[in-house]
Amino acid sequence: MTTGVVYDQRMAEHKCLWDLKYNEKPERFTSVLKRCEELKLLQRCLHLKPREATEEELLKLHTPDMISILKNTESMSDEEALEKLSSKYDFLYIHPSTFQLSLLAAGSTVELVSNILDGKIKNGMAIIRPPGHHAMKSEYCGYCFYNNVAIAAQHALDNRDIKRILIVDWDIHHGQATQQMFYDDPSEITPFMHRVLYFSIHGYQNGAFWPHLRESDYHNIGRGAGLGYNINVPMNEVKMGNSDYMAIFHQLLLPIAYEFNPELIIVSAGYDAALGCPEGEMEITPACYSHFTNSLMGLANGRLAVVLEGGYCLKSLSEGAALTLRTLLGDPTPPLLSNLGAPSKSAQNTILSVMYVLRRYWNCLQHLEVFSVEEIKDATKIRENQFWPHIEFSGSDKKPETYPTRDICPVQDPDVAAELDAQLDLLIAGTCLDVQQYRVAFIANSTELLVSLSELIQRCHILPTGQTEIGTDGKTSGILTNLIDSLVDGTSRSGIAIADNSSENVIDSLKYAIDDRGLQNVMFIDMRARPDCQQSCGDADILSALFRILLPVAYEFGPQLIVVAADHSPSGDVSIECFGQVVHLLTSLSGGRVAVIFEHEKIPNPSLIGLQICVQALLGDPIPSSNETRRLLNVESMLAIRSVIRTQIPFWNFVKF
Ligand code: X5A
Ligand code: ZN
Repeated sequence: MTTGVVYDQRMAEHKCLWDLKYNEKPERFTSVLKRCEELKLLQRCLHLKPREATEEELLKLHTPDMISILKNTESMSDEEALEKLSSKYDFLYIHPSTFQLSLLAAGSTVELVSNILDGKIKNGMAIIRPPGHHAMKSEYCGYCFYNNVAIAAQHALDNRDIKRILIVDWDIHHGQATQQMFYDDPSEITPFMHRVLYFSIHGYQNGAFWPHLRESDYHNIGRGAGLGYNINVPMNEVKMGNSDYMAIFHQLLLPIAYEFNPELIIVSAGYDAALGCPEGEMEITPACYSHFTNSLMGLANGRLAVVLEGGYCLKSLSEGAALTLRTLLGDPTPPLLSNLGAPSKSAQNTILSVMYVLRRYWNCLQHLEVFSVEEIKDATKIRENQFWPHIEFSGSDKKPETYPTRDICPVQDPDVAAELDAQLDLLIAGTCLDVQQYRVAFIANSTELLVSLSELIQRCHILPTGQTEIGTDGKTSGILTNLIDSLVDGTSRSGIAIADNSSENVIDSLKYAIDDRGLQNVMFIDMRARPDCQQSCGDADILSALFRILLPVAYEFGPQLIVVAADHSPSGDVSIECFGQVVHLLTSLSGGRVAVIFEHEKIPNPSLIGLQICVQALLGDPIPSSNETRRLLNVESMLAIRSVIRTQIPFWNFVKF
């Protein structure tokens, strides 16, 4: 199963006839395609046929007027009339091609999603315009005419019996229209299971950022059965970057997404929070979009539909979008050129506020109840008072009569602009990493194992179990050093070894990587069950430790290689699926260079499943989801995680939430 892509060359026709410098311009589309072409990505995808959305599909979420008004413009050749009509709306222009292309954008998004749900493709990307997430039920807005993502989500709910959809909106603007459409989804499955979870990270600037709505703030968390299923992460300062965004992923999005356990994920993928975008003034580097994408690919059985929204700096847009597609195709996630630090104070405040308002609805946020809730409550109060009074969002919000605004200020100073451009070139050059010849190396002495796992192992690169001179048990260290060699030399991206015995071998292999192969940053993760450990710990506990400690530390450390020591079950009652998830998430680090070492003697038959899921995760196959992620953490785990965080405070910047 492959990656799908859908686009239509005609989508370059929609342009502003009276302002050719308008931000939402045809080059946005053509530059993305060009970059995907240059990286030879398009030829690796299955090309879906673009199609127009049907009236029926549109009318599920839009009023009939939304069709007829735009349809009328198809025959308008008078530029002035088009300009006049356009000026009635908040930020947009209409071109005679707009109606048809908006239909194509929406219909193509539906196609993408239904091909994923039919199992024809694993995941995919809609490279489309006009964008959609500001198109409301009965109003065009913010360059958008029909809400592509919402229409596709509705289609999945109505026609494919999909019960849980996660919509992630990483466009810098709040997708207020998507929020409105699913804010109060009345057709709940069970009182506790909403059908659509909308998660948006957006610029807010305490209301000064477009679209200047109170409904974009964090306390708008859904209504009725949907309470807790609308999640806004408003950013109140500019220049937020990778550290801020990854902290939001690790502290909020991923824990909640794993608990929600979606059957499908649709991304409103705007690239206007990227470095150099004049609208967003944020600083996400293009490679970071690969990290966003890869971190979602372990969920929903890999069913991920990425749909283009905004993005107005052609360089960072095209690179970010192309890297997203490349990640969907399974290429290694490019390491971030500078390791992450702590998120800014302002981002920390936002994250805490979001946790605070949501803590009642999500088990993964329960640690707040036990700890710092009083402090956060105060911080939240202060924030609420400094802006509009707290008014519950009632379904559709209009801009307040007067609101604070912030002008978009594209870089004017030519020197600054040139420097930014050079910086972008450097970043882009840094993401052109080689793809290794083999994806997963496999090395083991036991031929039994090779036979019993033959189908999966056939897709791996089998390494010879060469002898080395060192040690009395030369065989074993030969296995591990061969594996390390293959990863360091770049023959294989990742690998699995079945070692013969004892943890020393694993440690020896680390020494080998550092002393003999000259690596500087090697991360060792010991996931073996400790016989002396009384505490039973489940998936929720492991995921919490992963998101709150392991991934933040790893991103701050920036390992060149990750070595995982594993056995049948990582520890206690953790599910096999969860083990696969952990391995998948680790592949974002170290350019995918992950070596997993199993101890042979301790592998009884059932653990082959553990080995199997690990091979699958490294091969990039979809990983089945675990049903155990919804559980409440046990108190011992909460305390353990907290004390680890406390202990590490002097040594690491990662946040101490
Ligand atoms: C899709 C999108 C933004 C409109 C911004 C108006 N729209 N200032 O990014
Ligand atoms: Zn946007």
